[in-house]
Amino acid sequence: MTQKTISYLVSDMHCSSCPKLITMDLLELDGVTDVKADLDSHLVTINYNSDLVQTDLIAQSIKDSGYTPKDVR
Ligand SMILES: [Cu+2]
Repeated sequence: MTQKTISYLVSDMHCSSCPKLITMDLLELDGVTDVKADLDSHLVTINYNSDLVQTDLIAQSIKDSGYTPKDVR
């Protein structure tokens, strides 16, 4: 099991429901173990098991929730 962390900048989170929705949807993905979505910084940080899920699926989940994830380096 390989635990990894990735962060996305999600500028279009605009109210307190947005981080909740993104978090709920991400946690439904197999392999996503923890999500921190912060409205003020617009950062969404995801802990995941890279044996079970890849970042393209994680980014797609945020898009499917209706938002735009940008890579943070
Ligand atoms: Cu909102």
